[in-house]
Amino acid sequence: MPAVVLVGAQWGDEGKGKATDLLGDQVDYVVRYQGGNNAGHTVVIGDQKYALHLLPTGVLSPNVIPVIGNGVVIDPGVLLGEIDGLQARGVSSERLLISANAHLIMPHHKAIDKVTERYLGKARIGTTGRGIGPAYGDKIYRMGVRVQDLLDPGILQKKIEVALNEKNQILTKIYNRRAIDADKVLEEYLGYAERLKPHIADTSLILGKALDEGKVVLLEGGQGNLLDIDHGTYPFVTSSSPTSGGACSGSGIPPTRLTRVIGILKAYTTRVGSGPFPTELEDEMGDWLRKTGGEYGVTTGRNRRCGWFDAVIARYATRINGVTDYFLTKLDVLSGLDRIPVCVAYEVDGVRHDEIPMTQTDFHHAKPVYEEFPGWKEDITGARSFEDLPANAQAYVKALEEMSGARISAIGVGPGRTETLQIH
Ligand code: 2SA
Ligand code: GDP
Ligand code: MG
Repeated sequence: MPAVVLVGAQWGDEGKGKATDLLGDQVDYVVRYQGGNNAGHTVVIGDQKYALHLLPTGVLSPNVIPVIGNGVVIDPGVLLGEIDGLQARGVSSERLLISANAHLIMPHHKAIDKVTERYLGKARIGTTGRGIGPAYGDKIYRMGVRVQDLLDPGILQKKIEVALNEKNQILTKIYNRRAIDADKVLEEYLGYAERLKPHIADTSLILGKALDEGKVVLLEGGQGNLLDIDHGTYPFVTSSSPTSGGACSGSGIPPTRLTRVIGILKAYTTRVGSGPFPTELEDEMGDWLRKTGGEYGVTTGRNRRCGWFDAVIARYATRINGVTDYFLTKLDVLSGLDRIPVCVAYEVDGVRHDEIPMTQTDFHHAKPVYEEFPGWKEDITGARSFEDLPANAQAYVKALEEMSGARISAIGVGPGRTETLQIH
């Protein structure tokens, strides 16, 4: 029975939170498989708005079991803060399962993330400063601290001491920062252990059994295709694998179990942080998209960079992730425009590219080749079927579908749960 993956098709913030929530009543488990509290997933239910960072969106659906998979990096203080914040609003996280194999973000990861960004100056990545890169770095370097280490104080102490022996040298000698006290960190993390213990589980085993029993598992990606450590715009990427391949390694669910890969695709493009962005609009039009679309970071509050839809990127996302169908979001934001340009290819030094150029140097120099589509003036937030959309909006969606190479099965016309059209 099915495991469904939901991935961001651009640079994140496509509306994955809303899309996951929409599927909430059809699934039994919602699993985060990568990233950490760099993510910001927004869900609007009636007049309530929730911004989730570490908790899977499924926490908002009482019949769903939310799971933090092994591929996630967890800042335990932030996780408990999020659990308490939701509890105060009447949302229980009691069902939450946390993989014993997930890695922990430690105080030195956050310190190093912030200080290295400062030292990079203009060349900075534009990270969220949450310690994500350094935590994944230590995981790969095999000196990470895992959730299961919280269950063994002796091991936890040793791991913290070994890590800080090295990291304090880096912080004090290279970056002129204060050393971090190992005893204090141990005390802090043992406190977290007490509260997190009941949630720690062998999540890969639980999910495998659930699939055997015919349960439906939704794997909720964070960030997006072009922020993938392997397939994104390296080095301007996050340090994990948001793509559908990462859903398997980050959850322990094998590829043969995946039955559907839903790509979330915004009707225009945004990016937060540094790096190439061919269709970026650094003018009033970009400001208009930011304001109209509310394009501000859910985690950091930063302005998101905005630009037109890029079909080359969408085609790339279809290929890398094996997208079976797309949820097209924020179509309502484009209402009122006379004409809507769509990037159909790039030009690099006079040569046309129909695919993402092989090298970052070329991608940095890629100039969009635009095709223009007529806009529509009507407010479409009340549309509930494809036929309710104005003819020009229908034509825009059809064109995007054709260029992206996968079926569009749902369209978002507003942030709310009901502001969606399903296409069968
Ligand atoms: P990091 O912190 O190491 O993961 O940063 C590396 C790059 O990844 C980008 N990144 C994101 N891009 C879009 N949305 C994200 N989540 C937040 C949101 C972002 C925010 O939902 O709005 O609040 O600023 C996210 N998380 C990481 C990041 O900008 C770097 O380019
Ligand atoms: P995520 O990281 O992919 O979950 O996306 P974010 O939550 O960071 O950003 C998406 C934003 O768009 C949120 O504020 C959502 O409430 C909002 N949103 C999602 N779908 C739609 C839509 O179809 N129309 C409009 N106007 N807003 C939407
Ligand atoms: Mg987001």
